[in-house]
Amino acid sequence: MGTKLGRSEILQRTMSKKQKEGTTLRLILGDQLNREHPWFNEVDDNVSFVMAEVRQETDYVNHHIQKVVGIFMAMRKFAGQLKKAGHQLHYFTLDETQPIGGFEEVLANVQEETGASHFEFMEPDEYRLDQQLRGIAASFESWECVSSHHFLTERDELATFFKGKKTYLMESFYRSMRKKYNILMEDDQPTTGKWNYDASNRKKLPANHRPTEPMLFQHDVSALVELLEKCEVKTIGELDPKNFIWPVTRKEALELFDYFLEEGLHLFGDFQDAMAMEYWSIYHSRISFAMNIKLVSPLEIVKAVEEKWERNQDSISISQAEGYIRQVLGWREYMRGVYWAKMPDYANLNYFNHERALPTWFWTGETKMNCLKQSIKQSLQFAYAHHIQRLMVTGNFALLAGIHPDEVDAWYLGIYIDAFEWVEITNTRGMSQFADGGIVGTKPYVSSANYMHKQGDYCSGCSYKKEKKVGEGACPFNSLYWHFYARNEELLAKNPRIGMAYRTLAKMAPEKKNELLDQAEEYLENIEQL
Ligand code: FAD
Ligand code: DLZ
Repeated sequence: MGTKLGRSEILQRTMSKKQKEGTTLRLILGDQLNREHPWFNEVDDNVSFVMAEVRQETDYVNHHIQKVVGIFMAMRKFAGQLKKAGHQLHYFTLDETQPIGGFEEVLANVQEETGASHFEFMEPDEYRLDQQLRGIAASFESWECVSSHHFLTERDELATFFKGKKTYLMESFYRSMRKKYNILMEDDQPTTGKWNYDASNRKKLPANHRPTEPMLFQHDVSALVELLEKCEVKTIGELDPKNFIWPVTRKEALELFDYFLEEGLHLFGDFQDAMAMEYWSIYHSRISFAMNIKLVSPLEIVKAVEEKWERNQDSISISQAEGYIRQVLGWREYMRGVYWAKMPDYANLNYFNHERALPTWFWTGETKMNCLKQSIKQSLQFAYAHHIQRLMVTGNFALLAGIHPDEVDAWYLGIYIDAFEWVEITNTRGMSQFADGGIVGTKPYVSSANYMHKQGDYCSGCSYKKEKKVGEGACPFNSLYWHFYARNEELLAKNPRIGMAYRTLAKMAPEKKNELLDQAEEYLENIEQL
């Protein structure tokens, strides 16, 4: 690394210096660790890669410590591989960039040092960085934004697919993806005659069933933890520095996924929506972090699942394989498409005009509601919760309680190791909070205690009583559920998918309805004490 310069000094010197012809700078972001990218096919002495640990990225939200450590560790390993392969690389650690600034200043520094005239970056996955990098690019003689060669669709492909439609139906997009990539297909039809096995993906874990143990890595990340402390980076969550459990290289990511294919896929679909106090990841693959930072590609994941199913149809039913493929080929690409179709406006949508602050116990898990306590505590412990915990426990509560979507987003974007805005905000503001008024989902995902009990064992260890709607010990989900529908009648009653709830509400005796609503009001007024 060269001499560190101040921001204005760097910019001035950069602009005045005659730029050296032919040198290219290529920026690799912390979630662009795609070793298969054509950039790395051959060593080119006229190309200098840049990677930087920067405060602008550690600070745009309050991240879980495992997320920051995981990304830095993966970046450093990736940088090591590039250097070993002979690529020129400028790697900046956080203590080196802290006195300099963010990407703008770091790149100006390298531009100054190398005299580079051409700048290239891969499509960032976040709108904020897309804007920033295009701005920075203008200080070079020429620049290019290239594909990250990771996703299975172009940024604008979903918007084109749904042109003119108000609602973007995931199922029709998913079917088009199955055809496009010829996954589980024969000619133009699904191999097994059926497109979607969602209905068989909703089993509860039987009482004495023990899922296979999750595969955990054991990295010593003490040096990174010390660095974050030294730089006074504010983080949330827990971490044993000698025992970081997530994959940080492509090799480890593939190892984790192979383990899932062997030990998890055969029951993935069955227990996809199950929740269990003792098991924090059940049969989920826990590949989202590795995939989102691009250590593995969605196509190789989808093909591996298809192939595993094809070869093991006696032990792996189609509902498991299709259930998994739908998440990656369908939902993941769909969410990215919605993000690029609707940003930046999407980040301000608040369909229900929710205003309430997130209860402080979301940051500690100290609540008497056992489902929330378990889901939040495990999120703080592992930086992970599976989909149903995110959607039907924390998300469900936030929606029923009318929490402002900005606060909900900040929580999800910070706490999960796999959280990047393109997939976090579409899932949170869209699928979970219905703040987009129905672009992603056709109806809000809300439930009373019934659902929690049907899908898991949280209610059995709870201070509240799942069957009680009002009075001492009544489960807050029960009254909040009706409060949500009652207060949003104008916005939701015409939705054909929720007719049943409004018919029930209409038939309810007025005293009973008032009792429920009063109970909900009382809980909302005392939300910090729940
Ligand atoms: P598995 O259950 O094993 O699923 C396999 C893969 O399918 C996942 O790794 C993921 O890549 C993909 N997938 C599954 N569901 C979705 C989905 N709804 N959208 C996109 N991809 C999906 N996922 C993230 O990657 N980052 C996030 O920040 C994120 N935030 C979420 C917030 C909320 C409120 C909700 C309801 C869901 C969110 N998800 C997010 C989607 C999903 O919960 C996670 O992808 C999943 O829990 C990751 O764990 P896994 O790898 O074990 O997934
Ligand atoms: C999440 C993250 C963090 C915490 N730190 C860095 C960093 O220091 N340097 C970097 O290049 N990327 C980091 N990232 C990932 C970026 O936030 C991510 O690239 C954007 O959110 C786009 O998805």
